[in-house]
Amino acid sequence: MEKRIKVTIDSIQVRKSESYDGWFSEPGNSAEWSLNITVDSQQYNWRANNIRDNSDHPIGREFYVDVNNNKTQFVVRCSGIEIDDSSANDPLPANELTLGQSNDWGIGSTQTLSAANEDFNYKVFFTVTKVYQFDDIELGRIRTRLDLNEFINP
Ligand SMILES: [Ca+2]
Ligand SMILES: [Ca+2]
Ligand SMILES: [Ca+2]
Repeated sequence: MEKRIKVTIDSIQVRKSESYDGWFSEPGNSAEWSLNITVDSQQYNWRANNIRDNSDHPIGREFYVDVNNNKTQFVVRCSGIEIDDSSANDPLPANELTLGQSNDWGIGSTQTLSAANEDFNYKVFFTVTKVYQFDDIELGRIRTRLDLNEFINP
């Protein structure tokens, strides 16, 4: 059994974008985020300035992962930094979720990656859909067809 899975990063919801109220805190009321979202081994970097508390950010980035009997799970991760000019960058809290054959890859429902610490709080919403699926017999037929085509058009 072989399947192609599509993971769509729908949006990022920022509840707390930084801490702004202390002596050594971020000045102003917005922050500079560089968030890495990794699906299997493919990475997307979301880099955005002027990120405020309680803000939603549509993403719409799609990833494709091929799975089969030898690859029965993969991981979706989020991690990153909040960028500062006058001090070291601040690490954003990270999280990860394993999608697998055992729960049908989370297909059909919205998945959430949540991460929070005392300075930051955000969620990454994504959906998983099945693009196609074929069994060994169909796979054999496709291979035969491809081979025949190469024979006709070398
Ligand atoms: Ca900061
Ligand atoms: Ca900053
Ligand atoms: Ca800092």
